[in-house]
Amino acid sequence: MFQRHFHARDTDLIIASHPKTGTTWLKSLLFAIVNRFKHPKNESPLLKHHPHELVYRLEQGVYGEAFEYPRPQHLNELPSPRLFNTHIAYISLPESILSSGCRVLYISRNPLDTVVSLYYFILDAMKKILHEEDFIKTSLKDFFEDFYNGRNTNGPFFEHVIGYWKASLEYPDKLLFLKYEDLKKDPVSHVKKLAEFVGEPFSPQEESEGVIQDIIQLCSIKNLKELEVNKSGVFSKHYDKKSYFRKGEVGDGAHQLTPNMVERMNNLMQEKLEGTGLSFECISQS
Ligand code: PAP
Repeated sequence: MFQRHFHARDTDLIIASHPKTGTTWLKSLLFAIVNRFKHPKNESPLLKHHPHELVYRLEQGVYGEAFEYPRPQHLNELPSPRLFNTHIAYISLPESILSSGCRVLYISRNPLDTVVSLYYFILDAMKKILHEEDFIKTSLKDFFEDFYNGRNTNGPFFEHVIGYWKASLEYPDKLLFLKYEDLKKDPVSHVKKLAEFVGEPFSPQEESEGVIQDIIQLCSIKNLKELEVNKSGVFSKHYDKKSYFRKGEVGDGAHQLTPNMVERMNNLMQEKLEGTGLSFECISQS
């Protein structure tokens, strides 16, 4: 449906990601950056709306019918730049996204933190929809094996990441490739990079007034997690709004998985990424 019917505008900004790699964070940062002249900082819509209500998911919110997910009333009446997100693989993107002037921002994350984050998210959703007597808890071990073997709703993790990585090398003006860990390490330069990429660079005056730091603070997990709008309520019978904000740390995955799982994933990562020029810090259980 989305692949066939979506017509991208040249001004559209599309966040692409494998689930649980920083989508919600990037949604809030991007929204705050492109709308910074519209609202005084203490009246940001991010204080009243979950990031997923401000940046719509194309294959579910906009075109999906499976369950209620935030959706715009009239796609064509959304003001430019329209902000969307998608979890689909690069090769499955609609032609219209590839051929138009719209820009794509891809966020990636190390596989250990991604798999653990996805596990807890899905566990929460399963608990919500199944009666207690029907709920059989999938172990992290089994979940890890599926992820490791590429059995994943949005396709194998590494193929997802590599597809967008290669496209970002080929079309650097079209596709910006980001890593969750880099954003954590140096948010200021990444927020600047994001603003430049979408054609809204910060002026020297904004920089001296601390606008970048304000955006980082507004979008920090510490801040968003404590907002009433993100603490309570549901998107559907599956998903609590709060389940999009868990720990938000780098390295949590390695602490929750066994040394053997960590080693196998790190080896698989080296094998898959070899020759691509892409790497994620090999996180061990120190
Ligand atoms: P999605 O793809 O389903 O939208 P996504 O937002 O990518 O989910 O992933 C959620 C992860 O991002 C959670 O990580 P964790 O399970 O390891 O804790 C969540 O805590 C983290 N996250 C959400 N918001 C932020 C934020 N503002 N800053 C940093 N991390 C965040």
